[in-house]
Parts: sequence; C-alpha cells; structure tokens
Amino acid sequence: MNLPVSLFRIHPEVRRALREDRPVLALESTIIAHGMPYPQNLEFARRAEETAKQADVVPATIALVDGFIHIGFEDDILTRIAKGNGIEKVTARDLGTVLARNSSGATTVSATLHLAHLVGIKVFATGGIGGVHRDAVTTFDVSQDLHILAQTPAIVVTAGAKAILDIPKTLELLETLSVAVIGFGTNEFPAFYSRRSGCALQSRADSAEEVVRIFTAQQQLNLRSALLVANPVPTADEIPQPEIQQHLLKALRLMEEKNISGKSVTPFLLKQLVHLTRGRALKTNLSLALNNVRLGAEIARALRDTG
Ligand code: PSU
Ligand code: MN
Repeated sequence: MNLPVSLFRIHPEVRRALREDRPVLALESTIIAHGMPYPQNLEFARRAEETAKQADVVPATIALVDGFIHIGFEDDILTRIAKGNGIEKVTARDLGTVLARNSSGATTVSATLHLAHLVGIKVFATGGIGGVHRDAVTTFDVSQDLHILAQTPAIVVTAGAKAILDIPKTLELLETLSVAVIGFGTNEFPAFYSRRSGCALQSRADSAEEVVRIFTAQQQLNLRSALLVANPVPTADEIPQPEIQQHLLKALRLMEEKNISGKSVTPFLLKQLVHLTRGRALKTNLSLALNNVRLGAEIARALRDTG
C-alpha cells in the first residue's frame, strides 16, 4: 500500500514487528486523554503497553502529535497525551483538519481503527465503543465508531458499549452495517461497567483461536467490516446494571442542564460517573480496558500463528 509516508511516525519496534510479521496490538488514545483523569490515565497507558509486551506482542498506541500520526511512541509523548493540554478528541473525520493545522490529538475508536488498518495492524483493543445515544431519535447522535467499524476489516476487542448509550439500538445498527458481533465467553452483549445488558448475541467464541477462525473466514470472503469481540469486565470489578443506572440518570440530567452536546457528551458522562461512584467507575474502566488488552494480545498472537 502507498502510505503518505510524510504524515506517519511509526515507532521502530512497531515497524520491525510489522515487517517480520510479529504480532502488534493497536491501542487508542482518547481513552487516555478524554476518558480518564490524570495521573491514573498515564499509569493505565503504561500498564496497557506493559501488558501487551509481557504477552510478546508489540503495543502501538496511536495519536496525533504536532501534525504527525504517531503509531507507537515513547513515554514523553504518552505523558503529553495523558496531561491533555491542547490534545483534541480526534475522530476519523477530524484527521485531515487536525493534521493540516499541525495540531495534536487523541484518536477515538474510529480514527484509531482507520489508522491501524492503513499501516497493517489487524487487532485493536479498546475500552468501550461509541454507539447510538439514548436521545438519538431527537439528536441524531450516533458515534462515528459504528460507521468506521462497518468499513474496516480488523478485529476490535471491546467491553461492550457504555450504559450511557442505547444498547439495543446500537446492536441493531451494527447489524444493519454488517458488523459481526461475538461474545467472548458470553451469550450476551456486555454493558461496559456491567457484564450483562440483557441483550442476547447470536454468536460467541470461547478462545482466541475461535475468534481468529471467524475473522479469517470473513477475510477470505472479502467482507470489509470489522469483527467486534465483546469481552465482559472481570466479575470482581463490575458494577451491576441497576446500580450504575441511577448514577447514569443523574449524569444525563446534569448533561441536559448544562446543554452538553456533540463530542463533549461521552467525556462529560464518563467524568460524571467517576465522580458519582466515588472513583469506582474509574477502577472498573481500568480493569476492563486492561482485560481487553490481554485478550487482544492473545488474539494477535493466535492470528500470527495461523497466518
Ligand atoms: N468509552 C470509554 N472511554 C472513552 C471512549 C469511550 O469508556 O474514552 C471514547 C472512545 O475513544 C470512543 C469515543 O471511540 O469515546 C466515542 O465518542 P463519541 O461517543 O463522541 O463518538
Ligand atoms: Mn456523538
């Protein structure tokens, strides 16, 4: 593929691994800059990379820095992203404008997935994907994540979608967009903070090898959509639905009062939930995100072994 080389700064480790066909795992940066408070986010970002390395997988955290696309980077940049000064939230549609004015930004699922695919990374671990917002009927607020998932052939590991979204509508739209969704060790789509959402899934996988078999079949059929692997939060760290629900309603009310809309919605709600649960939501977020890195790394290795 002809990459616009001048825009990319690919870390030598990542470049070497891709060349030698060793497993690489893409990681997003919006979860760091806009999904968690400093300094816990920096600690998380470091642990995520460490977790991948321990599994013999090269981590590739993706972000925009001063007009360049960084695929994997050193600790000084990670720190800059975590501190968040001047770090925009960058979706796929924002890539051009942010790069053209030499700005810096943290990439969401949509932007990260697109960039990972461009450089040949096939597995991506995130926390929660964006989806259809509860008030979508009036606001039309549907995350770009779904659109890019529909057109990018890669494996995306997620703990489901946040309960701040309308999960049944999100699943319906994923079906419309032809994105395969499989539960990892579960028959139900997980709801990010909670292991269960009440929404049944049609398919599941119980091992990384099974995930790879499904993806390989999709690839052989030239399907262009992603394979979404829904991996529930570890039991010890989950916040059951009824409990998170009340905090959520409070957060949604506050959002309305403050007239928050568009890109600020998700970061605002995440922050409120951390506050309302006195930090428990953050602990859960950290746990599920690291859990996804572990599974993503396992899948990346299994993909290499069959490739
Ligand atoms: N869920 C989280 N933390 C996050 C996000 C989701 O728990 O930081 C981020 C992801 O980067 C996701 C984005 O791609 O929010 C979706 O934003 P929106 O709802 O504005 O599309
Ligand atoms: Mn939105």
